[in-house]
Amino acid sequence: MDEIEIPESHPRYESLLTRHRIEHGVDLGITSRQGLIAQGRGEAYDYLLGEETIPSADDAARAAAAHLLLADHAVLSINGNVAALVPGEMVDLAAATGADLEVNLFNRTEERMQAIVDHLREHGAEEVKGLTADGRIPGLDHERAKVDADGIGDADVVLVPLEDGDRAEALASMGKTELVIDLNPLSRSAQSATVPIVDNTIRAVPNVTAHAEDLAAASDAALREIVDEFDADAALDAAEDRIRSGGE
Ligand code: PTJ
Repeated sequence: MDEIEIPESHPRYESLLTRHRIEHGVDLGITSRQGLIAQGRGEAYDYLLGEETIPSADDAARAAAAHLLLADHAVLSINGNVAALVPGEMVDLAAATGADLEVNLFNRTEERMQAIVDHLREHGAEEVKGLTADGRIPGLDHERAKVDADGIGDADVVLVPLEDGDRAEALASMGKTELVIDLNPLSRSAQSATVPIVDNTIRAVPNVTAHAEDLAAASDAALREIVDEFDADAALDAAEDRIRSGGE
């Protein structure tokens, strides 16, 4: 039961669906209670952004798709909020880009790791990494540092939707190309990203997939041009301007 019984035309449809999925995630033991607080914070920014994908976030989604397609080894990182909000959509993005899926938690427990792996499999995932935990992100305490050596440990490009700032910074300082989805353009995650997508994860993930499908036949040179043209600081400034001006 990850859907709700209200028509898609309802003006609050997306917001209600998001809340419902997060609540359901807590009930299933997938999302942490802190995840509810994180969601509330995100919603406030989304409200100020006009609850829509702004043009700079769409450009960022296209640049993220190009990075994923160019990567030697791309990994999509999944936490308790992402698993609740967009499980099938993350599976679709992995399929469109050839990326791996890895569960990577801020508040790691073996029960929640397994519940999320099972949830992703129910949504069509085949291989899900994260349980081996034989690699470490330098600079973080033990539990928060755990990754799979042949997953995030080995990746050159990592997509981290809705990440805690410490871990986003630590991943970026490992020299990885970091693609971040975060509704707060001032967060350390967004600030440390190679590509910050300032948008709601529920809109951004299918949008990156749509761009990846659109770019599937593009040459490496064309993909590189998209990557090179993207300006992270300009994208962050555009999002902050939208929040401060309310779109005026
Ligand atoms: O499942 P775990 O244990 O890995 O924990 C996940 C959370 C999200 C609880 C953990 O990483 C955390 O505490 O994160 P923070 O520090 O609260 O940061 C979350 C960031 O995501 C904030 O900047 C929010 O504005 C943003 N955010 C919240 N909901 C969304 C979002 N960004 C995009 N889409 C959302 N739906």
